[in-house]
Amino acid sequence: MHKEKIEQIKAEIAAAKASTTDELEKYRMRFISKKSVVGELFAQMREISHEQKREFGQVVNEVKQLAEQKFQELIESVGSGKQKRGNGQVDLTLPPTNIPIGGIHPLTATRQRIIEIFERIGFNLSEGPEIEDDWHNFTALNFPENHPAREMQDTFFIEKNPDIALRTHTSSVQVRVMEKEKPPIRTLSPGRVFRNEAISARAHCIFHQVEGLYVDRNVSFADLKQTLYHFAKEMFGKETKVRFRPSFFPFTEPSAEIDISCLICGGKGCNICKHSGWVEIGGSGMVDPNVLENCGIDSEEFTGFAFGMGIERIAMLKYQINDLRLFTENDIRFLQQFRPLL
Ligand code: 2NL
Repeated sequence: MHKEKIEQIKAEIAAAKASTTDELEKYRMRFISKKSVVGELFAQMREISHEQKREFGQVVNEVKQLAEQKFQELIESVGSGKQKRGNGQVDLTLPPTNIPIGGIHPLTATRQRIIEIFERIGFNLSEGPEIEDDWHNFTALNFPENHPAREMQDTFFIEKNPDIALRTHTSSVQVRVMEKEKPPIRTLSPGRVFRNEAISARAHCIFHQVEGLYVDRNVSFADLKQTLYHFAKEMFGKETKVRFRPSFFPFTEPSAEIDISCLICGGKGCNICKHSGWVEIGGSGMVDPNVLENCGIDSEEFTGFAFGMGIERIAMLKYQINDLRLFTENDIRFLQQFRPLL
């Protein structure tokens, strides 16, 4: 009775192989689970006469033992030892091995968000070298010969005469874009910049900047203001107010610092904004006609605006980080706070 069937199952068990967990699972489904062929044999017990039950039961139990013994062997061979428990049995209800998932560094997340906002209003991305010549980092940008930024204390020089230095801003990238391309130019230049400064909670010798540049016919200060209004509301929330304070940069005229209403107190005054209600997020201005001419753009025909922001500064405001050094120390207790929720 069922003899051939049982012999066939035994042969199948003996021949079974598994080199992956998938194959192991297939084996389990076929020979171990309730609905397996072995399970079916047990089900058949109910339909069998009393006299035959003893003998049949013995045979079926033998098959079951063979199936389980083989299963253990296959588990060993697949090497899924981790799921094994003390009694040598596999607990398939255990959760899978925890795969640690990293998070996006807050500086990366901030940069990505800034890029996204400007890409949606027609800015492209530009990149350039971190090691620059004097022309692209200073001279083309209208820095006078004796400007303090050109001093050894402020800039990391690699060579002198001719001067080669680590770029101090990503404006150098935009000079390269203007030299190469004709207006209309709408470009965003994020990147690493270097200044010879002592490291503290508020300053680092390596940090990140994003600069924007728009050059075309009839680009006005109104365009500059509206673009940065839009950015501030997208980045910090639609209640955010923006204020422009007159300033000076060698490469823009007129120039303005960009302030936003304090995110923490909403403008009422707190520690973060030093009770002024405003925090600075960057600088901006109309591109100086000299800079356009230096880059081969006719300043009679074209005008432009530009702005620059520190990515660390934006991230600190957004995530309420109070020490710049946290970005580079890679302390796991800091980084883990930016992990996605599992
Ligand atoms: C700041 C100020 C600024 C620019 C960057 C720029 C670039 C070109 C021409 C003119 Cl090619 N200007 N960039 C303009 C004004 C301010 O950055 O506080 N950055 C962190």
